[in-house]
Amino acid sequence: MKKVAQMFIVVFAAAFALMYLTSYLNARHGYSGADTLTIYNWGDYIDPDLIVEFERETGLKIIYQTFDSNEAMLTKISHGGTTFDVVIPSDYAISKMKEQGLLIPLDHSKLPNAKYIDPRFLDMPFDDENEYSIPYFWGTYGIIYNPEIINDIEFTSWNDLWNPSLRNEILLIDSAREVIGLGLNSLCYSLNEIDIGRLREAKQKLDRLTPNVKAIVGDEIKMLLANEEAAIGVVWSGDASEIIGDNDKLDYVIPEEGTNVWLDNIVIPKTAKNVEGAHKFINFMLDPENAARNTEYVGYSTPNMKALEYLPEEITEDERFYPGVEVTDTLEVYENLGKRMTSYYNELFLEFKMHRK
Ligand code: SPD
Repeated sequence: MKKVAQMFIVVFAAAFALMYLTSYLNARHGYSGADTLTIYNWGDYIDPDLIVEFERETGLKIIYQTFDSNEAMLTKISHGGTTFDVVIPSDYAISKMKEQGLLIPLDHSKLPNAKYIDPRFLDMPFDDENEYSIPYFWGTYGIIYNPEIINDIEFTSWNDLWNPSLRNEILLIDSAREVIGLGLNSLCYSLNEIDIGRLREAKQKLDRLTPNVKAIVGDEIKMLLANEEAAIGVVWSGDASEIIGDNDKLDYVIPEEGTNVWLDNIVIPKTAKNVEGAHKFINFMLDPENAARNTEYVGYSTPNMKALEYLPEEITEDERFYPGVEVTDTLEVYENLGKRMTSYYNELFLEFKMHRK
């Protein structure tokens, strides 16, 4: 009898462990099904209340995972073994995903709220006719600075970052395309440069920026700048807007040589298990009131024209974060530079990081 009881305990414990392991792996790898929806998004990039509301409205359970760069997201998805239902990559990453056959076309009949998207953000070269993607947030990349710490320096150019008085005052985002891009832009080269000589020149120039660089960081850049742990950050405009919301002594500028105008978009990857739920989620996020709430929470700029009506004018009329078409038309969108060039950008960025050590 004792033996039977022992066996029963062993079998029960094994079944429990298996159940726990399965649910852990499911959450980790994004396995989903008809009653769940697995979302893979940038960190700090959604109002959590909207997730709760969507779950309540649809009865679906959301499994939510985050990434901190397009490269990390692409590596994870292209290696397989994930079944994310919804992903939010940027422009050039969408072109790569299309190329690798990682996306399924959207069913626009299930996305009536897509009509609210500003046409300026539709039919972009990375996804003509929006066959696979719908805009989520957009913005620029520029310099946020605290005039009280860096008295007298007026930021207008990328080259102002090299001012010797800014020793150990700059925070950079840990992202290859952005950092190499600022080196290229400071030399008035294209952000989509593929000339090796020019790219090396940009990297050498970035090496000379090293004494001024305090750290290369992720989402914590917002907290560090708002708390005045550094005077300057080279950041996405949405982060700048959030930081300035916390500390209005800071200011944000788009450097005169130009910069990147980017667009993050919602897509459905090929391995999705709940395509119906994914469409419901996309349409829910496109609802103007939901998009406005998300915009207020996240701090980035919405491409949803109708949502703008629900937002305070102090947000929508701030040209630092909602520059007009006359400005955005002069800025560059990242192009998919192909596998070899992408690796080269990553290599240069790694060399730059090593140079700092
Ligand atoms: N914390 C959210 C960050 C989202 C940034 N997306 C911008 C990508 C530009 N290539």
